[in-house]
Amino acid sequence: MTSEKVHVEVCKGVNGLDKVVLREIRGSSAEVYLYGGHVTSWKNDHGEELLFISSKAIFKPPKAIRGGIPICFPQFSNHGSLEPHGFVRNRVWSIDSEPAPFPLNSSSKTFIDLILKPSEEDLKTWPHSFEFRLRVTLGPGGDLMLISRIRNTNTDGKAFSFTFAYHTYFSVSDISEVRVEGLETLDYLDNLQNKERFTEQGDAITFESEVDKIYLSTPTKIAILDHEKKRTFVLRKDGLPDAVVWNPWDKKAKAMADFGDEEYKHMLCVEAAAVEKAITLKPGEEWRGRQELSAVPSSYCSGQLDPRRVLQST
Ligand code: TA6
Repeated sequence: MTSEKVHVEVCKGVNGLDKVVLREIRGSSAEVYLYGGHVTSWKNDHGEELLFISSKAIFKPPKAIRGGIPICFPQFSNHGSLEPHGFVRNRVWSIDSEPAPFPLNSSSKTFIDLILKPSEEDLKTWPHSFEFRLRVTLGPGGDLMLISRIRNTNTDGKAFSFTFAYHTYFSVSDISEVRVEGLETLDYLDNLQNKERFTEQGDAITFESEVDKIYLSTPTKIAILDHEKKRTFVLRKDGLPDAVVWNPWDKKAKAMADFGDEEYKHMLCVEAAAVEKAITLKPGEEWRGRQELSAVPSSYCSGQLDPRRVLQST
């Protein structure tokens, strides 16, 4: 394999849609579709897929791809008058040939910069000019990092406000065996009860029915433990105070055309988000939202991965 091939390759994906494949020398990889600026695959150095993609996912505009990491902007879910989750997840992004200099130097060579600006049509539904720069980086150890930089480029002096989420679909062995650590005792808005506010109990979160909760002001680190696979996902985030946890369970699964009836058993969405307090940018201002995912192969019982220690470690 040539060194160039190792790192970044632009090629055709499903239905001839353009995608970028990122590869790391030790074998991990990731795939990003220009359609939606959408990460659709993240594999560890054993070639195991870490993200869930529905077998019924539709890779055809204007439908958003079901699975991977859809980006919700400028509106999370139905928190506003736009279409659910905003519109950038069903727009075609471009490769950013002149990426703005990056504040922090990343050791990894394996990254791609994408950019999206609103079309004339978009400006009719959301009358704001912006530049959305997305950098997707695959770290030497296989960690996957997404950094969004959104700049207000309005020339009419107007500020704009938005909500945001990295709507990540994690692949899990069996949802009833999964625990989420780091959200205990936090307040959340329950989307299944008119966004009413509740306080979570003190133990790890487990799953036995549909869940659709927005946890408020969470720690910057959350752990998702998959006992059967002896794997823990650690989600680190900056600039994204909230976290959404979603599993449609059986009924909603059957109601979604682009989702298999039994697939709810093998996925969990844990989404780094900014929902409770909208972010406001004046012209010229820029916001940054970072999410870093790592998959730690370990067994909970071996004590190697005491989630409390993981969440306390840097
Ligand atoms: O993030 C959770 C959520 O907002 C749920 O309410 C559910 O609608 C899910 O997103 C999927 O939304 P989508 O528009 O992709 O079908």
